[in-house]
Amino acid sequence: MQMVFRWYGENNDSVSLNHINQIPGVSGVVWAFHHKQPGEKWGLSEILKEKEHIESKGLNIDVVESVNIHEDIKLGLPTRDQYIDNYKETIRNLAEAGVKVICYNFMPVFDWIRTDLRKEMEDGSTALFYENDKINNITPEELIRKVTENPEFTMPGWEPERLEHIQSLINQYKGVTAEDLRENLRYFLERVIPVCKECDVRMAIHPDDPPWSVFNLPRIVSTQDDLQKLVSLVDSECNGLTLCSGALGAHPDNDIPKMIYDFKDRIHFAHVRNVRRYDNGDFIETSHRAEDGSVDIVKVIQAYHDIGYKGYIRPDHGRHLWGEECRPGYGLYDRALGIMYMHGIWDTMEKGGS
Ligand code: DNO
Ligand code: MN
Repeated sequence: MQMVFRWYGENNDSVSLNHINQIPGVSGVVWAFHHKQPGEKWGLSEILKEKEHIESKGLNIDVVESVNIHEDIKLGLPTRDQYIDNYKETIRNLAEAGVKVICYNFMPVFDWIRTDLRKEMEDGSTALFYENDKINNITPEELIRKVTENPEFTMPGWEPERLEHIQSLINQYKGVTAEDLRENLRYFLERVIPVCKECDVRMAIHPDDPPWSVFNLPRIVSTQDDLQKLVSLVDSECNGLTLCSGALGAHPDNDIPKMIYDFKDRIHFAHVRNVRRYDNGDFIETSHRAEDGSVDIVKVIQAYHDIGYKGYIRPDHGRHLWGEECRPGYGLYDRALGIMYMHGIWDTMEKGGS
């Protein structure tokens, strides 16, 4: 496995490249142009500039997370072709700079959703929390008002400039079924995967988070069955997965080690984090340690070791510890602890432990 660490860029992250370099065994950063809108092209010269900066600190740029998909592609509108053409050009430019894996997601309107970005834990740390009732009992309109009044609530996809469009976007999805969405994904993949093959890049879709439908929007990357359908859409190694143990692990039916064994040839990127599930559907993000959450992270790493995983892996969200001020879920300390936990399990297995 190749350990990497998500980084939001200079001036956009409380964690520096120098910090990342001090975490043992990290070979690269998972980066992106966060200022780009979905559907916009990423130019070669700006990519090369970022590459030079990151590589000057001894880290690689092999993994990008995310190149976001324009809603017109997800909706299957006639305008999608121009955005798909842009996407192809971005893939070519990233490949030319040496990028190997592109993480993306196909969730309508929203990226991941939480109801509390800094839920206080008993030990005084804070963590990302999802309260089922809050989402089930609130309309998108009310939620939008809440986000507008309380900027602390802002999440990916909820940026103020997008808020006014959210309601009309949700309306556009009326009548779009999961099958329609999957066909739109097929249409997209049938066009970009040949480009990936040509330039040796792998696409790695991130699962839905949470792995069920919210606000009646369709979601198609939530279950074992969904993953099976996804890999069958285009039968190529380049059509692969970001297997996120935290996103998928929020649903009790998802058996993460089984998914690792079953989809071993298609996993190009592993996100590792633990979540504690409650019977009412709530969940909170915990430390990586197996006994702290509902996902057995020892079994997860063991599965990666068993399949001889050579791909990229990163700690996903962490808690906020020791008063750290950082982006929600993306502090330094807990993610660094998670890395050492993963290395510990992996190295034990390498040395013949079980
Ligand atoms: C949550 C995170 C996500 C991820 C995007 C990928 O598990 O890993 O925010 O970055 O959904 O597109
Ligand atoms: Mn993830």
